[in-house]
Amino acid sequence: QPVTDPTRIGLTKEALKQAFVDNLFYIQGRFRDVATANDIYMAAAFTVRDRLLARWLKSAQHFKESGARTLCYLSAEYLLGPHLINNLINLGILETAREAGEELGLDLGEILATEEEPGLGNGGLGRLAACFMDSLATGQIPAIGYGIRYEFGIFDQAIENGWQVEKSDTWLKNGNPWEIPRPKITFPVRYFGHTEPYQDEQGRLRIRWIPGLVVEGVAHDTPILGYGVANANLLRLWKAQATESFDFQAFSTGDYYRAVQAKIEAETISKVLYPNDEPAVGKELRLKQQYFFVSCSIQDMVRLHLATVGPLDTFADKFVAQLNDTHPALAVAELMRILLDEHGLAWEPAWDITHRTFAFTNHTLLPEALETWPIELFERLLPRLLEIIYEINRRFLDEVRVRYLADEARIARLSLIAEGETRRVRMAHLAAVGSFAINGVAALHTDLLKTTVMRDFHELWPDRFHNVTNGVSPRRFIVVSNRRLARLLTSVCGNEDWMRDLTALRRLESLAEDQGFHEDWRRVKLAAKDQLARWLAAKTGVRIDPQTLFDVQAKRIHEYKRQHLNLLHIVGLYQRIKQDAQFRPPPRTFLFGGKAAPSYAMAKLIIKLINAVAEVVNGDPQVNGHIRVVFVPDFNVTTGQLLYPAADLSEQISLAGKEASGTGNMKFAMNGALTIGTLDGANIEIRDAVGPENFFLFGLTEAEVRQRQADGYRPSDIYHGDPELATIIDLIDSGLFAHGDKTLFRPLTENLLRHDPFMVLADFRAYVSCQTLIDEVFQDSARWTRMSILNVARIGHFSSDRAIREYGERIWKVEPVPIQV
Ligand code: 26Y
Repeated sequence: QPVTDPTRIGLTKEALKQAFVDNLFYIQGRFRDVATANDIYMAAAFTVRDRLLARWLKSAQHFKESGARTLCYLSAEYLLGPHLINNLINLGILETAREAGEELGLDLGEILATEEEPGLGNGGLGRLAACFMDSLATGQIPAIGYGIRYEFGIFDQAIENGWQVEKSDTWLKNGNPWEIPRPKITFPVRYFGHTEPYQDEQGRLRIRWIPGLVVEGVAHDTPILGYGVANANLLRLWKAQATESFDFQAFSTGDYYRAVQAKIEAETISKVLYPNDEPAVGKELRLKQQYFFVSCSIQDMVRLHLATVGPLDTFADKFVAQLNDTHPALAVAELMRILLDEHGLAWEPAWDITHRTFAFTNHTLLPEALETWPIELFERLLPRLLEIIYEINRRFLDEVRVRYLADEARIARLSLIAEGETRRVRMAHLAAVGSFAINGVAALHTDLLKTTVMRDFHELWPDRFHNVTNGVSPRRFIVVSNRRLARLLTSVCGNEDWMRDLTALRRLESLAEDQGFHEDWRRVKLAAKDQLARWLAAKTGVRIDPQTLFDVQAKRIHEYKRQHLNLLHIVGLYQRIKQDAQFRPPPRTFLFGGKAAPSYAMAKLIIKLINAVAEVVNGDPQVNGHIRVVFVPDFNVTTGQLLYPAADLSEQISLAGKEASGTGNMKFAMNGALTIGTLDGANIEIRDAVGPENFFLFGLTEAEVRQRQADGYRPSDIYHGDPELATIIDLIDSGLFAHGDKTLFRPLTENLLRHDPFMVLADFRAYVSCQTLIDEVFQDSARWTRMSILNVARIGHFSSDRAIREYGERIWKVEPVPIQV
């Protein structure tokens, strides 16, 4: 039995040392004195992976034998972040590993820093999927995460001359020790071609899809271990490869070039993650990607079911599948196709199974982000799926007609097909019709879903709607990111139970006034700021002072998130500090981080403006002792782990009604940052939880936003009525931040003055006033510290463990299945 070999599974220091030495020799093929940093990382990673495998296989075997109900999370993105540190913590061997390293003359910190994070996601939605995988395993829920093994994940961001430059992310170039390729778990995925009817052996009419292209998906499995439990779940990502038979066809006609060409075409499908979040762009390759991973995943689920449980009529009892936004919505039609065409079920039983299988999460209200696909493209690429979607729609609209008689306008609004110049398939409608539950990701978001984008569906099926407010993993965002805070929290709580029950941090409340504890608290924050400062100096040469207020906005760059509102405040401060020798607010360091979609010109211009303002402010000795501005390049999970712990102030300043939830807001608050925020997304619930007196609120409410828009919002009126604001905008237009070029930032300022779709100017005054209050409170360090402690004490609700528990109980109806070590 290999699972008893102590070198493979032992958790003692001696076992870890022996395993590392073995792995360096037998896997990396290196003697210690010639080993590269990567060799050492790989040997360490394999040492840890060995220890996951026994737990993982045991979990899989037990789930199989017990026929446990299993959650399948379908997501086009998983923004995992580094594995090694997380697995060391979840195994409970971080300190042992550090000591083992020391005795071998190795620095664990350096080994950890060698890992290239798998950045298989854009932002919030992808990171949410990763937090959910962590919490599913920790909550002992049998689960499989299905997705795409992108060869190139989200681009690496470099800043050149103040502009964002995209570099390809080559995360696989040194090998990926965490994944296990499964060359025998492959499924064919069809594209193009046509369909034709035929009679099966029983004389029933069936449909056959004769494809024009067949691509194969190969499973690549990564174990996801829970914290402090032996449960490990499966993350199964599909890689595209050409089918042998397809190559062979071309070879046999002697067309070698075409065969190679076909191989390239097939493998392109899992090559690269699309780097834009909203707006949705209708690229053929993206639709190919979506169908690719959905088809492999559903085929895999059906195979697993047939191999373990048996008859397909119990499929929805064995599996429940969560659609992470509409990206996997084709799963509804694909399961129907498999049940109808491959297993010969009749429509009604097939639909019954399908409809009991899926649940759908919506992550956005922005109309431009809602996915629709031109019928023409659909018909060409996925002819059989379009037929099935038409039939789903026909039956659905018949049901609607019975309910609402001749309400043709409503029928058109509900249809899965948008009529118009080009007819399009509405993916959100497909997901909604095919699901037994639909949820939003924060209370406000769910309310708005019901009254705006999904209003007609809500009227039709009110009971299908749920709210599950997002959460984030306390392992990733406290234990991994902020060791010092974790240690302090453990000492206060007396044990580490808070790591899986974050509401245990309530105990901190009793220390909110304790002077001695205040000192500990501030020491932890200062150390994190110092660590960020040292990293930044080494990485970019920029110096920042840990004694200043760290004001951080880190998230994707988007107009609705309003990084430019933050900038207007900074330019205003710059101006006042220069003009008024009496005006000396507490010194602040403004830190920004975030990637812009490569095609989003305005977002890229905002990055340029941040860097341009930074250059002027930081280069001006009259002000640079008071304020400093830094754009931290390449915001990702790894750099986030440095930023969240170091923040004093968290900027959550989206226009009310636009940010579905936000999750950065939770990560910052968990690390003791105070929030300046609008009543948007989960900010509202965070404020309720931590107490309004511990949250800096400003700005229009969602209702006020609607009212102002209805009344005819005119940003230029605000400009003309606020001389300070006018000066700021004029200063940006003056060329001061562009070496005299008056036109560079015009697209931005003109947009603000003429349209200002996200009401930056409307909220400017309230924002600045709120920042002034913050300056005041920050100077009262006892008050600030108290507020910071209370934020952490009361943030427990925003753990992804709670979110997963809610999904599990209210939607998935899954139960924990503990695994014994
Ligand atoms: C269709 C394609 C272009 C696309 C790709 C990625 C569209 C959207 C996305 C990603 C969206 C996203 O990250 N949404 C965020 O989801 C978070 C988790 O629920 C929310 O906290 C956040 O408010 C929302 O913007």
